[in-house]
Amino acid sequence: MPWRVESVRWVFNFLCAFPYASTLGTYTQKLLMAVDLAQAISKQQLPEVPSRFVQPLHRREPCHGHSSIPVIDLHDLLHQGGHSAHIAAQAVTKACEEWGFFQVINHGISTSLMEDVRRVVKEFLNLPMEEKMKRPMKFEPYHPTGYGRTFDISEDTILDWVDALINYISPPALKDPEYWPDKPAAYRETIEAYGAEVIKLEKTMLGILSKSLGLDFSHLEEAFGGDEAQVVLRVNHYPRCQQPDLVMGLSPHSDGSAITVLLHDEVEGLQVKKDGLWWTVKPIPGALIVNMGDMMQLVSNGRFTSMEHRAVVRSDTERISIVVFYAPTVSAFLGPIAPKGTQQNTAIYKPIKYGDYLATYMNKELQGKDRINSLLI
Ligand SMILES: O=C(O)CCC(=O)C(=O)O
Repeated sequence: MPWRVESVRWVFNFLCAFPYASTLGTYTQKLLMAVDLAQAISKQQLPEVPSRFVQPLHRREPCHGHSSIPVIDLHDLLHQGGHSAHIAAQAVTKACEEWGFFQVINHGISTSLMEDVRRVVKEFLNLPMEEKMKRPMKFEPYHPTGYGRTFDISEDTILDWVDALINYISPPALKDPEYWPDKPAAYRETIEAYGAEVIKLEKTMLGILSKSLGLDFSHLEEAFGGDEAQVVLRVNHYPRCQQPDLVMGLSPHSDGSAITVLLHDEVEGLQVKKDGLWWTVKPIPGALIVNMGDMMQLVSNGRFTSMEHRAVVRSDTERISIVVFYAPTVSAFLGPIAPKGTQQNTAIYKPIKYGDYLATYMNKELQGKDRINSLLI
């Protein structure tokens, strides 16, 4: 590491440590992290990105162009019922089979709420680093929470160019309110309100997909633990990067969740891998991006696909994505589910307790679809 960076790090850590050394008892972690975050590095405007962020060539697969992931209008499904609702439900099912990724419009979440969410998140990210670091990422095997970095497994880990803010929305036992920012003042209330709306949408999607699998509407919701399902907000902050082609915003992965809803800021950066090629998703203003997580691929015995995706970064602008993962409770024991009245005799995946899946997921570098593939029989 060049001496200039090292001395900036030392001075920064020294100055930052005192004001909040006593908060939350995670002093050591803050010392390690403050200037290592992507935002802090981005601000230094170094001529070259630090080597820990540089991806080897084989992990920088080129992108092919723009993709046309399906766009589904949910208006009739949410408000109309009848034949047109059925058509929309079929479109959701087909998108989950073919892509595992789609955008939804008329999804029932108001534009003003989405704008409020973007605003409070941006206000948080614009706070001085010492304010944000009052809640440094707390690492527990299943439940990282707070602000900082995830998937920083060892000194050899190649880091992604992203800072994260993670807050548990549900169940109450996992919320850890002291890790929710109290600045800006509207953060908690806004995220709670948005979280409640996204949960409704995610449950609707689960209901549709349950029916498509020949199950009762509430089957998957219950299988994932009902009110004990884990709903987690993850803010991804991808600051501007002077050498965007050398780094990855978020390495290729499929989500460990059941279903994920992403609120974007209209900046391109999300890419999906279809038939071996990377494609950039063009975010539609007002739309939300929905994708299947590994648990849907598992319970549907591979019928729904948790598509591999990644995030790239840019030199001209930062990017922010606000993601809500809906995941099973850790005690849920999950495997391919046979449709009602039938027997599954061709399961291609082994069943697993979700807590065990998550423990492996959170404690390894992101690497494509290796987690779900490890359950293949
Ligand atoms: O920021 C994005 O577009 C992708 C986010 C993502 O894949 C994740 O948070 O798991």
